[in-house]
Amino acid sequence: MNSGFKRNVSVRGSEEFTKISLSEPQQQAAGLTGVKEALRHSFKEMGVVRSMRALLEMNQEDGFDCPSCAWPNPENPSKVAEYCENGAKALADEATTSKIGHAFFQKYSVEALSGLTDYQLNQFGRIIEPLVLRAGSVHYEAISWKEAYDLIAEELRGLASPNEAIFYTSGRSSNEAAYLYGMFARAFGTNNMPDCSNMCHESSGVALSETLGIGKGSVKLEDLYGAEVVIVAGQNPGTNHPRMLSALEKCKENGGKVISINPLEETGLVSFKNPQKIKGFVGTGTGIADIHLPVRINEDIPLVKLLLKKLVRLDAVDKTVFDHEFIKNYVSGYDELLKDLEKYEEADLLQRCGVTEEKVAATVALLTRSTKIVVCWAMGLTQHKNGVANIREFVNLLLLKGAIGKPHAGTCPVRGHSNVQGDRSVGIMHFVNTALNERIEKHLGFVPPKDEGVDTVGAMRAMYEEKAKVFVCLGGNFLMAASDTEYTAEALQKCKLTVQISTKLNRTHLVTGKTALILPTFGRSEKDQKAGKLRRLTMEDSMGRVRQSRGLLKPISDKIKSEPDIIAELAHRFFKGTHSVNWKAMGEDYEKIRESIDTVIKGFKDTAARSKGVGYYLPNNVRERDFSMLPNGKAQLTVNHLPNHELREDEFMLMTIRSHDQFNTTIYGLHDRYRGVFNERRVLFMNKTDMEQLSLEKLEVVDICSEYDGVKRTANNFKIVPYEIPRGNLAAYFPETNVLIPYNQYADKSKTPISKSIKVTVVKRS
Ligand SMILES: Nc1nc2c(c(=O)[nH]1)N[C@H]1C(S)=C(S)[C@@H](COP(=O)(O)OP(=O)(O)OC[C@H]3O[C@@H](n4cnc5c(=O)[nH]c(N)nc54)[C@H](O)[C@@H]3O)O[C@H]1N2
Ligand SMILES: Nc1nc2c(c(=O)[nH]1)N[C@H]1C(S)=C(S)[C@@H](COP(=O)(O)OP(=O)(O)OC[C@H]3O[C@@H](n4cnc5c(=O)[nH]c(N)nc54)[C@H](O)[C@@H]3O)O[C@H]1N2
Ligand code: SF4
Ligand SMILES: [Mo]
Repeated sequence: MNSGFKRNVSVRGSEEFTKISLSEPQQQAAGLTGVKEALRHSFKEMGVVRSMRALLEMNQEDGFDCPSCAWPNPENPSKVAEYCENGAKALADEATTSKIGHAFFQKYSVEALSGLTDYQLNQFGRIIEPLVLRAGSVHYEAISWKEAYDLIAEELRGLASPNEAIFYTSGRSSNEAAYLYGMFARAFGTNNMPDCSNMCHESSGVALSETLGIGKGSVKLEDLYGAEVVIVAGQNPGTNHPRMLSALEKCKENGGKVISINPLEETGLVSFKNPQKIKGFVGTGTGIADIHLPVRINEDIPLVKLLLKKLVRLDAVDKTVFDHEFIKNYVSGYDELLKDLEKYEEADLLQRCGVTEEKVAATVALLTRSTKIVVCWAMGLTQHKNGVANIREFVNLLLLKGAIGKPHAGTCPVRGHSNVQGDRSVGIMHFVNTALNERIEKHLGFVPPKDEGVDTVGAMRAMYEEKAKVFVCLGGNFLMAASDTEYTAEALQKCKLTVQISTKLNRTHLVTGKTALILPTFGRSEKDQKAGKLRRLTMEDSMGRVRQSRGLLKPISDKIKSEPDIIAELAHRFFKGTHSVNWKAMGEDYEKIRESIDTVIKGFKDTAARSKGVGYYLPNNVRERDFSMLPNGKAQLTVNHLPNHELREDEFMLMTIRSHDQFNTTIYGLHDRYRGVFNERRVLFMNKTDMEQLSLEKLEVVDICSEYDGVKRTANNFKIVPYEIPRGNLAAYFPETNVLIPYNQYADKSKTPISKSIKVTVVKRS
């Protein structure tokens, strides 16, 4: 019955233009406009009283953790305004008073809703009750929690193998929820645990594990304050980690210098007015980047190699440029690296990276005399075919300078989602960790699966090839976040059941398996109470500190449940109360989850007590200069090859980036204030000379096309925006451009989709 039924849903939604206007890109980030923008969003979505109450508790010691990015809080938060414009927007978006339930879906079919834009879908507000889209139907309807759990349990039981189920996690979850979820997947029998990290910092994790023995960064917030040089490579902190600018400002006040490596001169790095300081409202602001290196897209390796070659030459003279004592004691691979560097001509490297000789010389001068160096990076380095190599090359620089494992120096992969790092720490991973498996067997009393599971691209493929039939998501918007949107849509539609544990409506709720469930859950800001007791959760920030969070707002509905509640109840019902783990008890009392985490997860200890207040740091071997887990017991210098693009004559290199008004696939608004674009997302940033060569006018309409393995993919309807970007390079926003990225184009080793270096052509629309 209904086996041939396929819903007529739109995968892309409306591709119509809105009403664009352009201005010059803004010179300064934050300041008074930032504050006004934040409050405008909050008041509109939440009302004045709810907004002020919530904003005052965000990132405070006994408040809740900002649901947006993973930037850490300072140890001594100011008592007011410990947030930024985009944190406030994230809060307003989550704590909105708009809501939808079964009546809304009775009125609007998934087919009708799918014709809207992602921006419009998000605006409907919070989902307030569990909903089911039954096979053969195009309308979600209400379902009881009990029936929803039973439906999932029954589908899971009916699978031929546990590997026919996939459990995806987005990084907004808590340690407690992620731990339960990961352990349930293992108890069920699969390591199919893709997570948003696979599309994000997986390249960092792989590169750092190989070279330094831990897949996380090594610096603490205070390290930035006292660094002599902070390199910010492939990251746009003004938009994506705004409070990082306060840390960079402090670094500069202490005499430090900031180097930005980015094809774009991003606003926050040009100048910043700290809204938390009086002078931020009225003064001229702090110029952040002392040197901006406008590298061509994915030419960071040639640039770093050039810097290294020049430093090697200087070091040959007096042996003080590199830290030879550190290299001798802690580092392996020095001779091989130096030998490899000899292969390259400086002139070639310079030409490839596209940076001027003067700027390279200024950078070398700064690096020569500095020993306390921090490298910060984000998606501009990770989302390339050679994403892992990019990061290893920057690690080479740090190791040669001895800028690892000492104060004010080290690695700083700036994490995206507020708890993406914690999710991984507590066991969300598709690969097998033997030591963890042993502890699970010992303490939880079951044998976890020993085969590697699927990551994000593996999940897309498994569903597409009908090897996986049930897809459960703890948050996120898989369809729009993953590459190759049309392929991913087909993959999802082949599933028997797709389940979304979510706060707000997105396209993954509309392009679904035969049966689909939405299980609505609390946002971070909402009060989680059980039997009159207020419950707290924990998160781990980008610098490895675990801290408690408790919501304070009245939940949007009394029919929604916390993430741990949902997972614990599902596990309890699936095992019919007969499993070695007492899932029900953990769902009821989060202290029991924390106790279990403390026993099973290495590094967590006395979490209940130590996560209070400013929280506690998880162990980090790099901080101790302990490389005993690596070959020869040493940190590894690596030989990395130059990227090989093989662009056709008519092809450009496209990077897909975030606007100032979005959080990943959640679109808050249609502006990108800092880049001077208003009321339109379908824009393509292009160099003026390239525009002239293609005879393209400002705001002319084009399609963007990619061709890999003979398959053409097109993103329709983009308006050309002339922009200061290297020639041959283009930029456009994600997720609209994900249709261009083939499912099988990803980074070596980390399998992160190549979201920042897509080969494309630009075709005028007739
Ligand atoms: N407000 C807001 N905050 C966010 C998010 C959000 O969407 N909105 N998302 C969160 C998440 S999950 C993440 S992962 C982070 C993402 O944070 P970012 O990585 O800062 O985000 P992107 O917009 O992808 O920006 C990538 C930057 O890298 C540059 N870049 C692109 N290609 C290259 C290259 O080849 N080399 C170099 N050197 N630079 C390059 C781009 O010009 C851009 O400035 O932010 C987190 N915080
Ligand atoms: N082309 C291109 N693609 C990219 C990227 C890129 O730079 N370019 N970036 C990649 C990166 S870095 C990432 S991290 C991924 C992001 O991938 P995801 O994490 O899958 O996507 P999000 O947009 O963050 O997920 C938003 C949805 O999460 C749900 N949600 C929000 N808060 C909560 C909560 O507290 N609990 C639960 N259960 N649900 C919640 C809401 O329903 C919301 O619609 O996208 C990747 N995709
Ligand atoms: S920097 Fe990130 S975590 Fe901090 S307030 Fe802003 S969005 Fe939230
Ligand atoms: Mo991310």
